[in-house]
Amino acid sequence: MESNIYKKYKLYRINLKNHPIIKEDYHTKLYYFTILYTTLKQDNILNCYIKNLLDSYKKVFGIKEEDYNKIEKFNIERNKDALNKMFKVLRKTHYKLTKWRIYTKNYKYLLICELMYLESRLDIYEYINKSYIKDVARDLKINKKDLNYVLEFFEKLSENNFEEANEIISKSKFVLLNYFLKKYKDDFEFEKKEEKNILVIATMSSGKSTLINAILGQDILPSQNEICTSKIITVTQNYSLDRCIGFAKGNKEILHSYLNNKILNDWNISPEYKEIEIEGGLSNIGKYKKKLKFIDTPGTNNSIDKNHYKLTYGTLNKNKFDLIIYVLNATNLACDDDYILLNTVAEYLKKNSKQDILFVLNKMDEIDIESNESLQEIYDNAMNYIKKAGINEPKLISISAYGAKLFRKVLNGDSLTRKESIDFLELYEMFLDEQYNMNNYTNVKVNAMNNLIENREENFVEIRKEKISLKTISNILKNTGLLQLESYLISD
Ligand SMILES: Nc1nc2c(ncn2[C@@H]2O[C@H](COP(=O)(O)OP(=O)(O)OP(=O)(O)O)[C@@H](O)[C@H]2O)c(=O)[nH]1
Ligand SMILES: [Mg+2]
Repeated sequence: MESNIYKKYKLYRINLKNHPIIKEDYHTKLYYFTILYTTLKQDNILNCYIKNLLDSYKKVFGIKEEDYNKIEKFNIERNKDALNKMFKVLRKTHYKLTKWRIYTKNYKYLLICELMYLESRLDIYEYINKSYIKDVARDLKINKKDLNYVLEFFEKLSENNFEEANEIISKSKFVLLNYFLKKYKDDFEFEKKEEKNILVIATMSSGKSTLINAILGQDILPSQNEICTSKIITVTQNYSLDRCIGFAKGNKEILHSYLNNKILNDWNISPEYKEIEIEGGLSNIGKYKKKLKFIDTPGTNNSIDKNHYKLTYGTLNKNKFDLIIYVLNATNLACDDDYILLNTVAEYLKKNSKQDILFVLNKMDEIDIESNESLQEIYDNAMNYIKKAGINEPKLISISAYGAKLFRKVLNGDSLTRKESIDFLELYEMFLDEQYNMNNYTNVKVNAMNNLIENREENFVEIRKEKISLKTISNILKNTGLLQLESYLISD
């Protein structure tokens, strides 16, 4: 049976950036948000889970802090006039005349639908008797017949009956309800997708979390030198999401509908939680037919917390994985701790001969080719090292996870810290140079790589006063080796 927490979590699976109201002016957005918030609050539906989701609406709609503070204190009885004014704005029908027909659009049906969506815990027929739905429908001047249409639409959605849902909203005044139709369709597709489980293992600080962040195209997993992964974190790619959502379980349960690095790190270090699951993803491979599920693990050689070793080995032995990614640190190859891990994995592979495994030689950007170090030598050493552990015909890909992550962040319009900006410029110059093309240091043949290169218009960003072309970043991302790795992930 579906757990309670999972039901709430599913509510967060909505692409807020597609919300139709986003295109409106600030006041329309503010009124819409105010009515949602105050209605739910008035009827005691505003529990912490829904409030958390509304906080994401606030962020995506761009509701100002001072307005939000007012909404929180809003007294419906004392502010009847103000509220009436908001209802009036929202129930207005907008007309758009084109050459062929008149389009109408009205937020009132969307608002009613959204209220039902946010509550989502009721049997569909219970809504009709809920006084707050009736009240809001009255204030929005929605007649009984139209209210029934919206209810019926919502009912069809809950049954995944998209054809009939689509029919109900075929009238032009319901056009905005397509937002919910798309949400339910996306969800249905997502749930149906077969999973591809990928275990990512390595010794500490080899770049496991950085690699997953690069694939996600955002800085979400804790990946700093001081902060290491201390629990098993599952990351599922969900292309239809505009942000990351997630939950943590253990002695306590917690959900979040707009995760960032800081929140995830709090969960990561809190003894209250044992497991973390997150979902999101921006990069192209999210469109792949399978659902990629990465399992980020703690480095196996933490001298302070021996539990990390047990956690990672336990995971390896307890579960089945479609693929294991073993990350090697090019700057610290074959150290004692890695030797222990590699030999354990070699033992595991002997017992599980069909297990697919990919070795990833990371931090190749740190190799200084001008001071007698050659990338080819490092690559050969890594290959011999793996073979010596008794692993036959290992597949090895060279990458710079950090370079790829920074490139993706810039492409996604994220801001960089001071240190990241400095590193970015260095890495940008490095990967412009064909000598640093990581695709030359691999024995894995892929063919889909070129499909993964994003087609960018010629646009520029400024980084530390330097004008950088997004088109060029998109092209040299290939040289970091990440696309090679991603192509492998989506090949069957
Ligand atoms: N130069 C360079 N630095 C990298 C690269 N990948 C990761 N790093 C850095 O290495 C440090 C550790 O990276 P993480 O991603 O946290 O490593 P991890 O394997 O997840 O570490 P644990 O969770 O502690 O086991 C961070 O400071 C990263 O920025 C890379 O490709 N190049
Ligand atoms: Mg980590």
